[in-house]
Amino acid sequence: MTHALTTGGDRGYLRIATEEAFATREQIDAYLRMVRDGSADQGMTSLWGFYAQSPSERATEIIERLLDLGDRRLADMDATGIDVAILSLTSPGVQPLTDVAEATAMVARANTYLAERCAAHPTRFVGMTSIAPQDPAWSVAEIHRGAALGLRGVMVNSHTQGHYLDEPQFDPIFRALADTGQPLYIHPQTLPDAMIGGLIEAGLDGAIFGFGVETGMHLLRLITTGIFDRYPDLQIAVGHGGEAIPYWLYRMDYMHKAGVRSGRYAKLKPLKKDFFGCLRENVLATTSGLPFPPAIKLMIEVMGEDRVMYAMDYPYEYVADEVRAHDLLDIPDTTKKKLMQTNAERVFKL
Ligand code: 1DF
Ligand code: MN
Repeated sequence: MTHALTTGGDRGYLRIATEEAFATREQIDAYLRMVRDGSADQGMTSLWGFYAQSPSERATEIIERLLDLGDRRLADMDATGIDVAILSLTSPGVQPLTDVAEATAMVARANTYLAERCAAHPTRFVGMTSIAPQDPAWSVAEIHRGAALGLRGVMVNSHTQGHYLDEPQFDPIFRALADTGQPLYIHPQTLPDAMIGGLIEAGLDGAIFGFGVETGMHLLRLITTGIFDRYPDLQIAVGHGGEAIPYWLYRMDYMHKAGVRSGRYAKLKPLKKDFFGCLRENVLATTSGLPFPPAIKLMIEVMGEDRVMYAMDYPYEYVADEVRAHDLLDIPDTTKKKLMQTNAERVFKL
């Protein structure tokens, strides 16, 4: 151990963790019902069939921690020097629920509960609004209600039953983000059956790899279909090192331009803002699950020091030495303060 972890800014910055999960009991019960009655798809069965039923220490500890928005979580934050947690309903939220009325009622209750817990601990907890993209018009109203309750930012767990946010029925959600001046956070979820082939059999469908591939694709779909040309001020955050996109940005930008020039896809139109411009003006990346200095430094170099934010990914990763790895990054102090504190303050208007 190199140094003690305490809250309060003893290292020159507060630590604001931006991708921190909670769950409600009824949400986990709904997942379990879907796993048991066979209506869950392969990815849900693999992920929530595990967390909601496994007697392993990993699963049982994570469920207990997810369900706590009080003393236990605060003690865990204190023990790892986390000043502020930006909380969101764990993945996949209510997005796999096929009964739209059940989904909207459940996520509304979760948002109300989250807002209450944030009000009870206003210096420690900040919450994001979760939505049910199955019902875009309802989600628009919920984005406004969440903002009025003091929630900051909107969480979407990637695809909704195989549908992606670039599809036209979801446009009102982007209008509501623009009207309320909030960022969108696209968090991974399990892959739709159409995409999961080859992954489960090798244990690669979850956070290890599948999550990143699918969520990275989601952001890329939004870029290639021109979301940032339509909403030039929109800010979209993704976790896990920007789901690897900063790493292969050159290739994506090169091949996108080559594809557009040659007219290969009728749908692919030239963008006002190329991939580099999007990543440097509209995309935010967090370090959830990636307390890995080469990756963090690459993100900062590619996207700029104003666009990378710390995240722990509690409770899926709750490792004190990962916090220390951030503290010990060999980057300028001013850059580190942006990473750990002030970028999140700006993005979430804290
Ligand atoms: C896992 C990881 C699950 C993350 C998550 O939500 C999640 C996991 C259900 O390890 O199974 O949010 N994560 O973001 O890396
Ligand atoms: Mn996460």
